[in-house]
Amino acid sequence: MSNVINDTKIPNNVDLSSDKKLQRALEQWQPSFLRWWMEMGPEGFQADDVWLRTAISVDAEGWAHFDYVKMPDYRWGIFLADATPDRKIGFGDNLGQPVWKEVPGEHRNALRRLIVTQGDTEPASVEQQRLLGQTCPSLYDLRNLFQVNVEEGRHLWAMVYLLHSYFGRDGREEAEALLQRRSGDPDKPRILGAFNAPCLNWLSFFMFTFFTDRDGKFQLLALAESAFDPLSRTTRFMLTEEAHHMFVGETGISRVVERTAQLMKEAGPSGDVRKLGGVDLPTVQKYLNYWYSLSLDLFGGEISSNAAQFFANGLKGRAHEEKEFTEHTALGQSYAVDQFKDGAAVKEDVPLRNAMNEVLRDSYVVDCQRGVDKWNRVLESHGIDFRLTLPSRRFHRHQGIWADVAATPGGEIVSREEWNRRRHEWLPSESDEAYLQSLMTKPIYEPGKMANWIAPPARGIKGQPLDFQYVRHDA
Ligand code: BYC
Repeated sequence: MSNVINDTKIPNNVDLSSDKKLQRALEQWQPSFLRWWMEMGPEGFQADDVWLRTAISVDAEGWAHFDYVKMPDYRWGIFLADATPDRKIGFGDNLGQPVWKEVPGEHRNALRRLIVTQGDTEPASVEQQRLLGQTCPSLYDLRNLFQVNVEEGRHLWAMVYLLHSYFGRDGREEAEALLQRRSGDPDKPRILGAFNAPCLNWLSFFMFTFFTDRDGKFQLLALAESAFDPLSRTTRFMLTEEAHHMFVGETGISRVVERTAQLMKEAGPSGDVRKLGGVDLPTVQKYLNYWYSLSLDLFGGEISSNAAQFFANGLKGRAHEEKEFTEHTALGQSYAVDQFKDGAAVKEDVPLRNAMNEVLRDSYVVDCQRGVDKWNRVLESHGIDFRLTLPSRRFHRHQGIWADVAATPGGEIVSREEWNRRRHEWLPSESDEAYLQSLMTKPIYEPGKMANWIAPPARGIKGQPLDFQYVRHDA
């Protein structure tokens, strides 16, 4: 295992002190990061002690250390998974050649763009979630929110390390710009669509961590295959942290569904849980439709020459390239992709390399379905017939071939006028949003207590009881 240096300003396992120039550059970026964190990080909790895990090494056993820490004092560090000895490029035109320790000149721009796009999502999500603490359903959930937030901050560090180390002056400028853009700001928005959407209630937060963080998982898996070894090693370690974020989303929705099922029984024949202060299942479905469709967009166009180039050049592979595929050049093969022609959907074969975004999206859809099945098992266990479903991938899209097509969640193509008229049958309306926010006006700071609209989790964090003081907040 690589040594971890924890007593410097920037914890790291990359032997930062041996490169004084790089160390100085990152130490200069650090105060800008902290200023950004104080301005755009969780509002109202920066002085609290939060029971957080901090990455202190990269081995499977001991990488996470749990303790109380004030968020601005969190030890954001730089951790790369250990190098695989003699690692070879696993796909594309350079298959079988040694991986790169430096950035080849001809791939510099493309790699920088991928790293900047990945990096931009990390602070964006913190910005989107910055007010949620003020309406937390429990101290347990408050702590999970902050855990997610500080780790997204660390993932920003991970990308900034690559920019500073391997991209010279351009990289340093990009690292500055990552702190300048703002989620939802029309003048300086974040790069990808979903990261400019407001996330103002906890149902959105759980959907975001389930669906949008899961895009993160698949993009990181694809980048972990990269021939640029430092990117591969960085993203491999990020995936370890990402797993908890998706757990927060999956169990969060499960707990909402569980509580709703209980309230439906209490409500009697009307089944009207809104009267009892619960989140009704049609509203859960609308938020699912919204965050899932925005997250599908994050995979880019179905047919993409960018994606083909990334694959050909070894910059970005497929998830689990070695385990799941037997052929790794993707040449002379095709992939059936939906096309929209003469007002109808038709499947057409396109060269596999050009369909790489769709290949990744397909794996993502299967993974999402697993979570939805779990939520439906909760409903089934209560004898409730309602089932949550993933909408068609044609529905509510802003990227790719479906971007200008009006389709229902069932995938039926309708006129734009009909779509607009029926929009709020499928997507949250202002009144749905207002209803959720009305449920979540009062934060719950009492240890062990839960808001009425959500069931408690099965267990606490890392062996702690549910009524543990996960955040010491002086209300
Ligand atoms: N919004 O060839 P196309 C995470 C742009 S999440 C706006 O179809 P390409 C996390 C695209 O950039 C994971 N623009 O797509 C989760 C291109 O622009 P240019 C983040 C979009 O290039 C939760 C144009 O449309 N990581 O980690 O094959 C919390 C045509 O592009 C969108 C990555 O995304 C969109 N949704 O692929 C915290 C990995 N989609 O070049 C963190 C790095 C596409 O014409 N990024 N465009 O100006 C990539 O691999 C690729 O850039 C994309 C797009 C998959 C995003």
